[in-house]
Amino acid sequence: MAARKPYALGPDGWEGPGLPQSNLPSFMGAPWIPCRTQTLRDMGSKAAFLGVPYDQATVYRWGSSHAPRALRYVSEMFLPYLGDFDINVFDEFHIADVGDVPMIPADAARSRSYIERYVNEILAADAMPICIGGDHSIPIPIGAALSKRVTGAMGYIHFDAHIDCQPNFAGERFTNWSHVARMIELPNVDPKNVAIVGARGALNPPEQWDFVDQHGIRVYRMNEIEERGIREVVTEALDIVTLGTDAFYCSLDSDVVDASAMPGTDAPEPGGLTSHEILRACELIGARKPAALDIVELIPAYDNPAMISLRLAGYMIMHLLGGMATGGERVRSR
Ligand SMILES: [Mn+2]
Repeated sequence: MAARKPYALGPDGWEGPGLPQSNLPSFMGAPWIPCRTQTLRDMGSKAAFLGVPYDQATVYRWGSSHAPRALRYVSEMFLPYLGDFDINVFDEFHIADVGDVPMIPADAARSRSYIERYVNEILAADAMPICIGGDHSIPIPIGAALSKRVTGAMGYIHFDAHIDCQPNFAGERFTNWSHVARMIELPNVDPKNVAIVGARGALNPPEQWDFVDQHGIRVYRMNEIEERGIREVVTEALDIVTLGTDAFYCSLDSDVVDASAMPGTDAPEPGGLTSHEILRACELIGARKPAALDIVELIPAYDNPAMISLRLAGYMIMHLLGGMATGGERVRSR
């Protein structure tokens, strides 16, 4: 099994990690390494946890810049053995924690350029970046990084209560409401390879639905998911983003989950996916092998004291990795 917690070495010579809550946290206790292509290659890493603490582009509540650190704290106690799939995710992926992208307050363009550069380092190592926001503007530089590395067409799947198709906000093009509009401007993203899953609620204005209609983007609203079931809808949405594409990018807005299981988010929305449904969705996504992944809009300050939102976000990553390693089928016994 790959080493965890390469610190905590005391004079008594015992090299065990101690309690989960002891010492410096990293994602699942993975080794911290620099965000460099060669270092990731040397480690054989196939997935890298990257904090993207950027929350300067939100149209509502700030605080998601605290999520990477909080998710490290919560995930520290997760065992690398994922019993639902009978795999050890460290053995499968050699997960690294590559730290956080440095953010420059009040300099959005420079911050975005750093996000793109850091993500590119991971992609160049043929590893999947697991980007933890941050607000929902971060797919703009992440998508740009992936777009440049993909030789052919690229798909985009976006789980969210909100369709985020606002072309601009009072002229500003890089808000957390605008990433879908920016994504389809990339030269290798055709709107017919874009799918949005989980739309609902009172924060999707008519002009954004006009945008969806105009560009032919497929949106799966919650009522359709209720009628058809999560497996069928997510499978079809994944068909859309993989049809004729060389790679796809998956962006998970935490608010796609019902507010009861995901209070720690920018805009909690009732009427959403259950925790079980999002985990099943993540397994199906993983089975199709996304080239890049993000989870955004987690705000620890609004989570409940048991940190259920952050815990679910950690499990979403685990189940996605489980789907990736096994093709999406959980074990039934053992
Ligand atoms: Mn949202």
